[in-house]
Amino acid sequence: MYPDLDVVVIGAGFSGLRMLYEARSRGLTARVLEAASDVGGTWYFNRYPGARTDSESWAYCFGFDKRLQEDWDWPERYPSQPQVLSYLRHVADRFDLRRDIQFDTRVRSAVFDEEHDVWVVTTERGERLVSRHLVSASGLLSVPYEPPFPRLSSFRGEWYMTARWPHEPVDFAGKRVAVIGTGASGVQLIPIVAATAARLTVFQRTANYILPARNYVLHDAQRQAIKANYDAIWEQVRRQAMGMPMNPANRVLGDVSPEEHQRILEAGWEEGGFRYFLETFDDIFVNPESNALAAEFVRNKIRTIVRDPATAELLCPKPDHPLGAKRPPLGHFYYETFNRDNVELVDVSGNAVDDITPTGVRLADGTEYEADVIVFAMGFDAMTGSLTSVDVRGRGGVTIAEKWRGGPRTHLALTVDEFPNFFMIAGPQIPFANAPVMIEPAAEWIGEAISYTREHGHTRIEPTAQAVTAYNEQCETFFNATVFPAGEKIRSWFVGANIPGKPHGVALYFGGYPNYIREVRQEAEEGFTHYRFSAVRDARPSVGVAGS
Ligand code: N01
Repeated sequence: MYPDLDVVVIGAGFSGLRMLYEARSRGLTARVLEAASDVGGTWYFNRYPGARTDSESWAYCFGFDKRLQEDWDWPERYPSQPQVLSYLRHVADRFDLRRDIQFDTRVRSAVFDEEHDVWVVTTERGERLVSRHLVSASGLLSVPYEPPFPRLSSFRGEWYMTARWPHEPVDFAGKRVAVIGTGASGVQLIPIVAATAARLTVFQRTANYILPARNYVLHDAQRQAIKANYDAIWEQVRRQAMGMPMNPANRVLGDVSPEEHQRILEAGWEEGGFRYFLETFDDIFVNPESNALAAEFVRNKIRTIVRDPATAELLCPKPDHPLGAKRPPLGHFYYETFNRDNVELVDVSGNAVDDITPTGVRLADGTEYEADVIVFAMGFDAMTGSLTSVDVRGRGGVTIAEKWRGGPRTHLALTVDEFPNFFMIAGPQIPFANAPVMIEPAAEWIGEAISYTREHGHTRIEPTAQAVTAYNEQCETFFNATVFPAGEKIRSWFVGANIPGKPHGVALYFGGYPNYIREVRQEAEEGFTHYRFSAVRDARPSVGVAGS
């Protein structure tokens, strides 16, 4: 069996588009399989009202092509979902990527054939593709957590999931709306729904720290300055721990007086977004004292903003919840929304949502809340779900779900032992960082690894088990040096704890983006020393059925 293609890529979001560009520029034949009817990935599906990035637009984009940077204008500090989707469509068209993307095609299985060193990929449409390499670009937060309520189908009203929002507009005007979930998605949606709904009931299980986004429209001079400074912006991003266009604070809590603490936190709060914790004190995630101070500052802000003291206390995260232990969402007048007469907050931390009835939401104690519309903003089977939900089999028929039954284990978030010729972009154990800037070096590294394999006459590349173990240990060490382990008890997706029954394991690299990039570059530049290579006899090149 000979391969038809050099590379099959699953997914046409940021990762898949960038990987296709990389493959083409290396002369590889590639085909992208995409379940949706257009490019966009996350930004195709998560089209709920209020959806926008939490990263600043000037770094939430690709950096590989100067002309692309020059001809794209970002209208706001945080681009909205339609704006990001337009950008990705523009990228697809500008680089003529669509001719190698097959839409409306969901992958059913991908099985490694050990005799021929190829991946046999089957789709739900019944096609079969044979490829030397397989790249998963299927997203880190792409498989939604389905509402687990047995009687949901009995509900007589409308219901929606934020992560599978319909293309048609949803009208909340004059309706009683229930929202379950107050993570980043719910937090963005809630103020928009509140503006028109007759009544909005928000069901909150865990209060999180919602930082003010402070979005603004970019005026002409700002947009021109961004374009003129892309090199400097990218330089800054490469040095920043989370791949953000920000500078380190260059101070820790102990460097300044208690009076200064409040002034610095106030300035960070006013700047808005992740600048609150990235530009105030550099030890917020590693020093419990620094973290507690920044956390209490947010609680006090909530108490100042929310007029009803009981509601304010419910919105305050508990003292055993460090800031950042669950990914902090950015709010657009989120806390202010609870001052509206038509909005009610229901605490379900000790009185769970038990089921959905024909007329609304029922809690464990039997209380019922009537609703015309229910929105589920309940999160994702993060980091691993997009792979474990597909039948992906490596050597010896081992599935990726079996491989990760104790939690995800990877080498550099790019490869997995026992899964030869298999690569991931934005896979588990990627740095906790701004997604597009992680995607670029991953796509480049994968391109280099494939080229290296071919140029040395090999047909197989696979990381050693020792390298995977070492990287996993590193991920655990970094994680344990932070305040994030406390998130396990409060169901953080950082460790897989948000999905009942899911194996827990450190799903992100907390060693900082610059360290990660250093490791990735070193691996490539030293000739992939943590990898084993081999070749099948009579290995012909792919025949290239792709459009390119
Ligand atoms: O999901 P989440 P998300 N009963 O897991 C609640 C990225 N993102 O889609 O906290 C009641 O954060 C759950 O409660 P609890 C971003 O990285 C980015 O909002 O488990 N409630 C929680 O409140 C983000 O972190 C952007 O107690 C239940 C909510 O559902 C990640 O995606 C925008 C429940 C889930 O929150 C995920 O965000 C959106 C139950 N049975 C998302 N089960 C931007 O960049 C779950 N919940 C802007």
